[in-house]
Amino acid sequence: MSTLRIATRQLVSRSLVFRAGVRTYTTVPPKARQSSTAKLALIGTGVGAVGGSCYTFYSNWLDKNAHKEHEKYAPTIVKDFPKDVQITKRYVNPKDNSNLDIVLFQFQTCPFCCKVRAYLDSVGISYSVVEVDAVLRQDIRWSKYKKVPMVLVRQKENENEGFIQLTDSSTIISVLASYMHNRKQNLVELANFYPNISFFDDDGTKKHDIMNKYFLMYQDQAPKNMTKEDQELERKWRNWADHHLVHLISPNCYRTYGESVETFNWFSDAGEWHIYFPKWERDLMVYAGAVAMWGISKLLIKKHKLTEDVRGHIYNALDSWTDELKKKKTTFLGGKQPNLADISVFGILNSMEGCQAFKDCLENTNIGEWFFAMKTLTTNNRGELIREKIVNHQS
Ligand SMILES: N[C@@H](CCC(=O)N[C@@H](CS)C(=O)NCC(=O)O)C(=O)O
Repeated sequence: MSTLRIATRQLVSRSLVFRAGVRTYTTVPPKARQSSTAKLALIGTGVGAVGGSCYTFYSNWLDKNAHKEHEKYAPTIVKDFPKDVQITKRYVNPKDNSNLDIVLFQFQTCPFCCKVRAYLDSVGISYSVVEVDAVLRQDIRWSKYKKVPMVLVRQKENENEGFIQLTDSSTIISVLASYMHNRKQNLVELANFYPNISFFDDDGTKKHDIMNKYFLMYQDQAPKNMTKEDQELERKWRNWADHHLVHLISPNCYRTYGESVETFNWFSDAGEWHIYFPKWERDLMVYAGAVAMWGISKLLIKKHKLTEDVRGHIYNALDSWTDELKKKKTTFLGGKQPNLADISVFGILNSMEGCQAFKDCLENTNIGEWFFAMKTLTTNNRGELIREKIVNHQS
């Protein structure tokens, strides 16, 4: 999705430049235009050079601790809910006993966002949704972290203390699941067990991650029916979902131009783009997005060291997962109820449910039985959908 956003943003900015170009051409006579173009080029180069140097200086100044290894900082507290952020819908579950106020910033069909929703829905927690515009992203402009999913959460009894900003799908799930295990805990204290860290990898590149993100903070009170081995297995498959399965989604959903268009049409339906965008913008997103992602998926094949047989890779991955389920001899990896690995794998696959790739997976693997059991469970436990604001752009 990130690559798509960049590609779409370039496309949109190109279309703005084109429009600006048209306006200039129609109002300035040709001669004046030639000399003003040269002047503009000179000014542009000067401004670019000065701007570039300032930017480099500013970034170095901001990143003055970059030489330090293993920086570590706690999740951010957001005192007041950011202004002008539009909540588009809420899922309200009368049986929710979490005592939490949760706002999820998301793209509807992003696999990481689908994971977080799969968790919230399966546990039956109420939450509000901010559907972030993947191109302009105004609704997360207030945040330093620029990706989705992102959650603002507070305990209802501590509402004056502000919201904790949780980032990264697996961290969000681990913090919330640790809290749900024992709701007497203070959420800020819990979140502090998952600090953001930065470090340098072997190539000297600065990397960011979140500590403990696959660990639940049971504080010596692990669930009675969960052995240490069960916990390890859950961590192993959550890790696999984030580091292997998720990388197979784009290469499969955008495998050919036709499949890419089909995928974007499905995004449009699932993301209810007809509510948020006029037809010309939807068409632009579908066809431009399809071309861009078709190309990008070829790069992702190289990046993740896959072969052209991307279907083969995803079938193998799903076979490994169903083999593990077979060993357990239970409906879910977690037993009669899903654990967090079930939820992660389901969320990721759910993000491609409308694609040809998923139909092929249903035909060529045994994933269907487990997938539809997960789907029934999450749908039944989810709160009632309440729309907050519908601006209908149908045209
Ligand atoms: N590790 C993160 C990955 C999140 C992520 O990459 N989200 C994509 C959307 S699918 C995004 O927001 N990309 C925007 C960007 O990279 O600027 C997670 O698990 O939440």
